[in-house]
Amino acid sequence: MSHLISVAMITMNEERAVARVIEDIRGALGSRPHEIVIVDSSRDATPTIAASFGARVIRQFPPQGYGRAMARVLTESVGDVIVTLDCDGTYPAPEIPVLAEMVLSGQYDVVNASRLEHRPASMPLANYLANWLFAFSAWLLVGVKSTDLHSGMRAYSHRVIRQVEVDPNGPALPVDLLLKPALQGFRIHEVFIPYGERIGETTLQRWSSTLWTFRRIFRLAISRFSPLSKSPVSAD
Ligand SMILES: Nc1nc2c(ncn2[C@@H]2O[C@H](COP(=O)(O)OP(=O)(O)O)[C@@H](O)[C@H]2O)c(=O)[nH]1
Ligand SMILES: [Mg+2]
Repeated sequence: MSHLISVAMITMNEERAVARVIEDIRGALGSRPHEIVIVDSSRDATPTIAASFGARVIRQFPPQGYGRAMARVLTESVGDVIVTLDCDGTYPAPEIPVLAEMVLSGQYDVVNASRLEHRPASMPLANYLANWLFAFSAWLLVGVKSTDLHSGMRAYSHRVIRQVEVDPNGPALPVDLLLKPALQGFRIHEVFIPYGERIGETTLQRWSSTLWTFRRIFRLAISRFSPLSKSPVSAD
């Protein structure tokens, strides 16, 4: 039986990138059964372009933030595996079937595509150092080894999305989406990918994202020691 792959993206004003990103996804997946699901909060032509290229577009307007958009697109996706990426040309579409297969084969429940084997030329030094500090803190406090808590490119099994509850309010949701499945005993794996130059402007708000990253890590660190929590596992 052929599995369905959902490619899930959230978009805010990505009209310069969206057509190319969707074409790259289709090129990478070829004849494999797939759906492209987008939660869109744009003021520009992004949703019209995305729909004309065959994506299923769900409007979330006015924008409710990265977390709420990402939580919505994950629950709307019906595939056996759900692969996320930003709609800005930074993540390598050819990796989508590779990541998806690692989950579909039953080997892993979440595959995290880390951008941080080396510092990508497209990532400012401050962001690179912050990402290492986040990763170190998560290892120290939560017991999960990862090099990139903020990657937007991941493959999740449908089961993980159904069973893991995350807090969609506030930035830095990718932190919960990686650490929570690990704490619940799901099998996490990490691979390195190249990270390209963005088309258009970033929406990242550095300070609130940093604050929320630590907030999420500390919350999980505390929950580890509550009597009901399970023992943590490491990404390998
Ligand atoms: N629907 C929706 N998408 C968003 C929102 N904020 C950011 N995005 C999208 O989320 C993805 C990641 O944001 P991006 O600006 O690339 O952040 P960066 O990768 O950290 O620089 C992009 O595809 C954005 O268009 C939002 O509030 N709503
Ligand atoms: Mg991006």
